[in-house]
Formats: sequence, structure tokens, C-alpha cells
Amino acid sequence: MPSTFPDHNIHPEATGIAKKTVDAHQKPEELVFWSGWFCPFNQRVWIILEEKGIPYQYKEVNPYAKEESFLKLNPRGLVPTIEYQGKPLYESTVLCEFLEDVYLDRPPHVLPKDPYEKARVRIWADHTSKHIIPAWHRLLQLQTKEDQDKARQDLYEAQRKLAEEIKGPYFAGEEFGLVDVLNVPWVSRDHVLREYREYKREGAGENYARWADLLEKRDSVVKTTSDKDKLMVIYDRYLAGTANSEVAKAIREGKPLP
Ligand SMILES: N[C@@H](CCC(=O)N[C@@H](CS)C(=O)NCC(=O)O)C(=O)O
Repeated sequence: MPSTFPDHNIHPEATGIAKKTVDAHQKPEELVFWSGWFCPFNQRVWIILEEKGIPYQYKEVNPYAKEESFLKLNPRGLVPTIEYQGKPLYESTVLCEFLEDVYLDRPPHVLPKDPYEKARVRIWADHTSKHIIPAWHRLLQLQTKEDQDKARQDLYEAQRKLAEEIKGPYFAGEEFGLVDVLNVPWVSRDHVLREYREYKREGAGENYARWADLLEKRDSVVKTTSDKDKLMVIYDRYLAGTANSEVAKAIREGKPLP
């Protein structure tokens, strides 16, 4: 398949086990998943689709191309995007909650029923978006040792705070849920930080490390993960500080993530 990515080295589609998952979801369904195989935000939604066994049609899209037809679905031009019964929706956290609402009868229940517990989950989902993910990307991208040391400490602190709230084994208790889903794509990619940024899970404490080890083994995570070498082509550019995605630009400019 010819690549439509601006950088022709970036693989145009999922590989390995994830490719099998893609192939199993080609049939038209009322839910269309516009996906970028490499994207951690995207993987959040993919994990929920797989966890709940929701019928969906997988369509690979290159969000960097900003094609008119895609911008009509998502004016922000980002993956993940879905079409449900012909109507578009986007933003990974919103999509996770949407899928829970629509497919409430299908376990796992990613949000607790109890209003207090549900609110508590949302606080830590917010903490993930505001503190963990930005620090993770700063550590990945920033170039000086001083900046990296600071980002690593920020990341450890943010992950440690979250880990103090884990009920166990999953964040909200027995069931795999929203806070787990929102974090696991970055857990399964933290080999990049371990290899190139002196990061280790234990740096955020034993509780965090135990939780992270458990999350990455989840079937839905394995089934939505492509081959490491293909992913590294993308991460090499982030590590070198030359990536040009919306996320990369936001980190460089010290702005909030898109
Ligand atoms: N806040 C968005 C972020 C999604 C996002 O940044 N997706 C990236 C891929 S990982 C994208 O589509 N990038 C296209 C671009 O940077 O132009 C979400 O949570 O869904």
C-alpha cells in the first residue's frame, strides 16, 4: 500500500497482532472507527471497542494529511474520530465515556455506577490529561538534560499521586476502567522512555510499577499494539526534537496538548 504520510518512512498501517485485529473489523457497521494505528490517544478508544466486544468497522486515516473529507468529520483533524449511526464524534476521553453510555450492557463497566466513585474516577482522568500525559511528552521531546530531569521528576510525581489512589488491582477496583484505559497506551510505550530517557516505572513507586505491569498485559492492549520497530520510526523523531505533530508543537511551545 503506498504511504500517504508526509514522511514516507512511517508505516501506513497497523502491523503484527494489531493488523490481525484490523483485518477482523473490515465489515460495515453502525460504528466506524477512524483510526491512526500509531496513536496513543487513539488506542484508548480501540481498547474500549475491543474490551466491550463492540461491532465496529476499522478505517485507517492519516491525520497529518488533513484531508477535507476527514476535517468534515473532525474539524480538529485528529484521530481518534468515530462515526456512530452516521454522526461524527471525537476526543478520546469523550469517546471513551460515549462508548460506555451506549454500550452500558457490555462489560467491563469503565465508569463506576456510584456517583461519588464516578466523580473520583473523573478527577483522576483529569489528572491524567493535565499532568501525566504532558509530562510524559515533555520527557520524550525536550532536549537538554536539565529539561529532561525536570520532566522526569514531574512525571514521577504525577504518576505517584495517581498510584496512591489505586484501589486495586485496577484503578477503581476489580474492573478494568476509565483511568486504566486513559493511561495504558503510554504505559505500553514507556519502553521508549526507559531506553532513551532514564525513566523507570519504580521511579513512580512500587504501587505504580505493579499497576503498570498489570495493565500492559491486558488482552485488549496486546491486540491493539503494532510492531515496535514501526513505532520507533515515529518516536525517533520525537526523541530528536524534530517531530511536527500538533502534540510535538504544543510541547515545544509550552502550550496545552491538543
Ligand atoms: N486530544 C486529542 C488528541 C488526539 C491527537 O493528538 N491525535 C494525534 C495522533 S497521536 C493526531 O491526530 N495528530 C495529527 C496532527 O498532529 O496533525 C484526543 O484525546 O483525542
